Amino acid sequence: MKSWGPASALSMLIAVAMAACSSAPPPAPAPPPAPPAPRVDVREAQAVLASASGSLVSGKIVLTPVAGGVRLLGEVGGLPKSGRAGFHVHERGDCSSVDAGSAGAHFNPTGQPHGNAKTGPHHAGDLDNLIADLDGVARVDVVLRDVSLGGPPNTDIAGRALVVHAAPDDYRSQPAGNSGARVACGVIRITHQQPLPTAAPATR
Ligand SMILES: [Cu+2]
Ligand SMILES: [Zn+2]
Repeated sequence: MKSWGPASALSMLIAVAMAACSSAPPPAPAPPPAPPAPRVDVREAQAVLASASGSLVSGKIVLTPVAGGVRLLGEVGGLPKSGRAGFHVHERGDCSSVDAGSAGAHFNPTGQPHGNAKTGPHHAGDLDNLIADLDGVARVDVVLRDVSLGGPPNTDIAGRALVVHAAPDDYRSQPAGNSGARVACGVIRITHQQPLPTAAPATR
């Protein structure tokens, strides 16, 4: 008569355990490492604003990185004399459609409501209204906070669009301040950049 001794019971347990192991799915392969972020130091970008929606508005803005944001310096002409006009960074660097609708909504990586850049919640792309002089020219010299040129995608405004509107931004209405038609649009293009060393931490 065959008896089941402790030794054979143990070997059965081992056999069961090994079967369980072999039926478990193989561990998932490790995901490939993310490609390294491009390491460039952007020194300057420009947006040439071309008329849209049949307007006579045009201009040029030079953008440079500064502490805490990006400085916008330049002029926009063809505006209503002594008028005010909405001015924003829009999310898509595409000014190809006649009404500049191709530039999409305001750059808003953090899901904020539209507002005033100086007070309270606002889109990252919200700027103060342009203020034109008696000749219809607005001189721009403003720092847009918390954005970058060539930084992480949730701050980078290079490759996006600057848009001028027909009416003033009321800084309240959603989603875009009720500032009317898009009368000029320009893609923010990097004009000066420099590769950063990859072997050692960047020093400035
Ligand atoms: Cu806009
Ligand atoms: Zn906005």
